[in-house]
Amino acid sequence: STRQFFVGGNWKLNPTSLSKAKELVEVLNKAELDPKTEVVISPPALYLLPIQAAVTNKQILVSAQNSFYKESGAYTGEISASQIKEAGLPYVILGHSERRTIFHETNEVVALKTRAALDAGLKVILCIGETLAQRESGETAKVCEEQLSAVVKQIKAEEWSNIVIAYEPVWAIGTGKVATTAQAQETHVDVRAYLAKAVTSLVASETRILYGGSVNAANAKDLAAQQDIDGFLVGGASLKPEFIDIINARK
Ligand code: G2H
Repeated sequence: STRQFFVGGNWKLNPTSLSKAKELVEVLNKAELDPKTEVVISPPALYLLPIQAAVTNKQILVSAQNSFYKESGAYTGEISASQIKEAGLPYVILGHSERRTIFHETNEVVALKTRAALDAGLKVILCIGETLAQRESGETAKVCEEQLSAVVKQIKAEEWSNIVIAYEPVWAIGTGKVATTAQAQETHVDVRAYLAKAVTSLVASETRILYGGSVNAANAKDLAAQQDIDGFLVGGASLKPEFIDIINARK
């Protein structure tokens, strides 16, 4: 396929100081990274610029973790997509389950943010995924479709080349409970089928779908070998040296 393997490190609200953040970058700068992998790290907002300056390996791109859907105005505490673009950052993560759950972002808000990010010229790592209760009641595909359908309404087919989907089952996030390779592959197939139906078959076959949720060096190789898993969004393990092994999972 034409889908380049992608590994993103979502640092969330970590680490606890800029010097520790720079140490993480130092390790990555010196590492041997599979040149075929697109590598993105996503530090907290206040570290974006110093971390971008600290990256010497041009293979490593830097992403914001969130952006707002308005360009300016009375929105205390927010950061606009165009500010992120102006800072030279290529990517933003949107719709992470922590944003949806803790900060009450609806599917519609995530879709508006995606629209605004694309308008500003950013690429989007769009997160979707079901809760444990939803999986247990057989609603996984339906929930993912609803989350995507809000975005589909806002986006033209040709714009999907600037979106990477991250499927992250909420029950697997930071819990150490990784989805089985079969569970992940199966949901990725469902997401692709939905894109074929709701957008186009080309978008379905060309859009990268990452898996996220307790990915580590031990489980990455097996997941990366699945036909419809095009990479990972990594939280906890992206703060450890094993992030390099995840980047190299297809080597
Ligand atoms: C899912 C993932 C990163 P973790 O949130 O997006 O985090 O790998 O710690 O489960």
